[in-house]
Amino acid sequence: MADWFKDSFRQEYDKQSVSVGRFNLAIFGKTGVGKSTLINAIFGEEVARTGIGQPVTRGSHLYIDKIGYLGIVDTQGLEVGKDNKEIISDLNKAMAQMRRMPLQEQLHVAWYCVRGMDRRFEDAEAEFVQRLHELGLPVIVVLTQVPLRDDRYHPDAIELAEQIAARKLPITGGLPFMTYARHDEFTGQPPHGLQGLLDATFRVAPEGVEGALTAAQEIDYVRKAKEAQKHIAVAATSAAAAAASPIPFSDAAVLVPIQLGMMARIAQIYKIKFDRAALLAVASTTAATSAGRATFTNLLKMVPGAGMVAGGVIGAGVASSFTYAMGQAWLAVCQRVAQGGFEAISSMMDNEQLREMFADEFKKRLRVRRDDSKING
Ligand SMILES: Nc1nc2c(ncn2[C@@H]2O[C@H](COP(=O)(O)OP(=O)(O)O)[C@@H](O)[C@H]2O)c(=O)[nH]1
Ligand SMILES: [Mg+2]
Repeated sequence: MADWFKDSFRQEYDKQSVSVGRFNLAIFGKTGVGKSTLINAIFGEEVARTGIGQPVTRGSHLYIDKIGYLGIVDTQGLEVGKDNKEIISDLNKAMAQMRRMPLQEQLHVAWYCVRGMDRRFEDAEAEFVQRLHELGLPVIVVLTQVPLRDDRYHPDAIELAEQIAARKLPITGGLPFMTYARHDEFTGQPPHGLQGLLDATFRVAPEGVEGALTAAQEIDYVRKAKEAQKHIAVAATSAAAAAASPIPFSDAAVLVPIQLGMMARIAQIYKIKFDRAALLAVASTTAATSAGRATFTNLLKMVPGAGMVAGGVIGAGVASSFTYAMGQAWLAVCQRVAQGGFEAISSMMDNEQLREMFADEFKKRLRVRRDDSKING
C-alpha cells in the first residue's frame, strides 16, 4: 500500500475518530443479574474481553472501561442496596468533575438491572434509582433474563415490573424494560427486548453522543446505515463547495481528504479498524497494478465516457456526484464486511470480488444521480 495513501487515510481516520466521541453508560445491579451478558449482546463480544478499567476519580469505587466509542462505568467492591451512600457519593464527586469536561467524558445514561425472576425490588434499590435521577442521570430500569413464550412474559417478571411501576420512580417510560440477552441452549429461549432497550437509550442520551452510540452498538444496522447516509450527504456537499469554482482535473486531490474522511467515518460506524479499512479502501478503489494513485482520479477512469469532466475541469455537480457514489459504494462494502464478508482481504478472490462490487455500486449510484439531476433540471 502506498505510504501517501496510508498516511492520508490515517490522518482522516484519526480526525473522524475524535469526532465520533464516546457514549458513556453507567450500569448497576447485583452480581450475576446479567449485566455483562447484556452489554455484550448489545455492544459486542469485544467488550467482555477487556480488563476492569480504571477508577473514574482517584480513590473512587467507580471504574470506567473505555472500549472504542463506548465507556462502561460500574462499581467494584460495593453493592447497591448495601453501600448506596458510598456509591452515590462517589458518583456525585465523579459527575461534578466530569461536568467540567467535554461531553464525551461525561456520564450519559444509567441502566439499573434487576433479574426478572427475582421476586422483589427492595426499598434500598428504589432509593438508589431515585438518587441516580437526582444526580441528573436518565435512568432505565432493565429486567434481565425474562422468559418469553407465545408473546407473553413470565408472570413473575410481570409481577415484578408492576411492583416497580407502582413505586412511580423517575425512570424512562415509567416501567422496566424486559430483556433476555443470550440464547439458552437448554430451554431454546431466544434473546428479546434488546432493540427496545437500545431505542430507549437513544431517546434519553444527549444528542451529541448519538453518533458514538450508533457506532458502539451492534444490533441496529438500520441506524448505522442512516448515520452513514448522513455523512455521505455532508461529504457530497463539501465536495461541491470545494469545486464551486471548477477545479482543474489535475487538482482533484483537494477532494481526496473529503472522500477519505467520509470513508473513514463510515468504517468507524461499522467498527472496522484502521488497518483493515485501509486495505479495503485500497483494494476497492484502485486498480491492482497501480495501488496508490489518487482515489478520485482512479474512479474517474471507471466512468464510461468521462465526458462529464468537460474541458478538463471538475465542477460542483461532478464533484458531489462522485463523492456521493463513492460513499454509497463504500457503504455497501462496509455493510458486507459487517455481515462477515471479505474475511481474507489478502486473498485474490476476495480482492477481485471486492473491487467488482465496489465498481458496480459506484456506477449504479452515479447513474442514479445523473438521472436525478436531469429530472430536476
Ligand atoms: N442464557 C442466558 N444466560 C444469561 C443471560 N444473562 C445472564 N446469563 C448468565 O448468568 C450468569 C451471570 O451473568 P453476568 O452477565 O456475568 O452477570 P453480571 O455479574 O451482572 O455481569 C452468566 O452465567 C450468564 O451466562 C441471558 O440473557 N441468557
Ligand atoms: Mg459482570
